[in-house]
Amino acid sequence: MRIKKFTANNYADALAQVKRELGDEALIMSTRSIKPNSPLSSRNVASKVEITAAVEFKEPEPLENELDLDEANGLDIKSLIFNLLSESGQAQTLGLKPSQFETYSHLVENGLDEKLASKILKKSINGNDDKPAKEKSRVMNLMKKVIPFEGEINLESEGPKLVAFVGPTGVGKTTTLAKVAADYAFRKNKKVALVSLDTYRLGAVDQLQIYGDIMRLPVEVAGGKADLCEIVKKHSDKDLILIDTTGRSHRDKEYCLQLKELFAAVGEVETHLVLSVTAQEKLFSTTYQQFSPLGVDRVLFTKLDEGLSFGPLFNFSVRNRIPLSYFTVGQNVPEDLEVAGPDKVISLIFN
Ligand SMILES: Nc1nc2c(ncn2[C@@H]2O[C@H](COP(=O)(O)OP(=O)(O)OP(=O)(O)O)[C@@H](O)[C@H]2O)c(=O)[nH]1
Ligand SMILES: [Mg+2]
Repeated sequence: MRIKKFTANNYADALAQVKRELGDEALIMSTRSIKPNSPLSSRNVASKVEITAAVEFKEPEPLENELDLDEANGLDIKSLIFNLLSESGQAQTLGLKPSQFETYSHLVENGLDEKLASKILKKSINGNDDKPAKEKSRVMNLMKKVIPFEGEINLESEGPKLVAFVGPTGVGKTTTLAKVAADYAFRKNKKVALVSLDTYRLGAVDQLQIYGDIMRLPVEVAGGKADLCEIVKKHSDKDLILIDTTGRSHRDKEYCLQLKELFAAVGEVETHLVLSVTAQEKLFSTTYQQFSPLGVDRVLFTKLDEGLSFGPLFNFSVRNRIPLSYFTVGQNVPEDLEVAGPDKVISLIFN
């Protein structure tokens, strides 16, 4: 058996090298991203990828960074290595069929977590149907099944439903709130009130007030617990009370505790964490940590129209098991709003 490492700028190029040198029969044993190792190196230095691939061979060839293994006692070394490596559970170890690797590299290049992608692909090997043509659709179906989603805001329970939008600055909380308000007030004929807790940033209340004026919906401003309780009481005839909050840095821990106290004063508040797909993936988890004491009920992704890769969206909702609620796909109020669902996520990742 011949085992060789291939390094390239992306998985597609590395895979092309594997195919060129080892042929279609090559077995992909592991993949990994190689980050530029010097801490002094520029941030702009792109990371490389490395694929370790193996193929049975007849005549050993002396090549650099190549490892030759003898055939041992009739054992099928290929499957032995395959099994040992997949059992090791290491992030880079795939144990995939060569025919699956294109889908794997597509997923990883679209920002899907490498471990998650290989887990899904491995699971799809266990399916009963081994026809390569069906592999991709099996992967899509598996992915769809693990995406948590709850659809639009549910107004089935008694009394006004309170829904708050929380998240980092500038992600689109206020704009999204206006889109949702319009949907419920005009398309669903529900009674809607808007509340701003946003007394922190100059002009923030005005922004909500303008939307309220255009839609002829009441807009209230709450500075504290007493105000909020009073407002909820005043609008007890409403079906939906949408609460806009101040965007704050993920470092501001005090802020979440203040919100928690405010929400506790008025009972059940369904919290939608608003994240922009244009942000770095790392910010998703730090923001989630910041707001998790509040009890995050849903995640809502904005700015899909500006997004370049959608794997991080999948990683976040699947890993944290937070159901998706809405996607926003542009700046236009009210039209650029969609109910988030698995089909849309799959089409974002695969198209
Ligand atoms: N391209 C695009 N822009 C959006 C989308 N949603 C909101 N925006 C824009 O993002 C900017 C910020 O939107 P806001 O709604 O004010 O964001 P916010 O989260 O309320 O901001 P703060 O209250 O300052 O924290 C505005 O210019 C919006 O038009 C979207 O889906 N796509
Ligand atoms: Mg705002």
